[in-house]
Amino acid sequence: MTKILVIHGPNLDLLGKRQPEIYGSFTLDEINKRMKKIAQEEKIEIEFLQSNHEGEIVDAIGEAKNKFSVLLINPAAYTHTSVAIRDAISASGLPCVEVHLSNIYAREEFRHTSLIAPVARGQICGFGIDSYLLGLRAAINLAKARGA
Ligand code: CA2
Repeated sequence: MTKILVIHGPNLDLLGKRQPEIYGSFTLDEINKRMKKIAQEEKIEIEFLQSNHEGEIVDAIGEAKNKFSVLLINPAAYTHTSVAIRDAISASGLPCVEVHLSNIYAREEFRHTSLIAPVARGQICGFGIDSYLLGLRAAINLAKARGA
């Protein structure tokens, strides 16, 4: 059975409550519900994790290896800093789709570098909630291509 793990990094639990001009007005719960609906239509399983802790995300990726077919991750601020999350993705051997709500290349210079992008199959950014929905489509296709 195809199973996708969606990981939301730090502070994404604040979505819809602050800075809607940058991140949109959807809450994380609404984004997850939209993805769940697509997963049901596609008859695949999906699980969600939001964590503000780098080590917790690293552990979840490590444990995903034998349970999930594909990872979909918005590493949030860890995108730009976390060698640990990058190494965990690489070590898992799982295909990974990186998503961002905002266009990280149109923002401050420190956001222009993603340490995750080189170990992801691809990155989608700048489309708000659609980044997640498009990313999920890509993740489902990757899972199908693996026969998982
Ligand atoms: O655009 C994205 O999805 C980001 O991954 C979001 C991160 C940011 O550090 C990345 O550079 C780009 C920030 C997530 C924090 O989200 C908040 C939502 C509402 C209010 C405050 C923060």
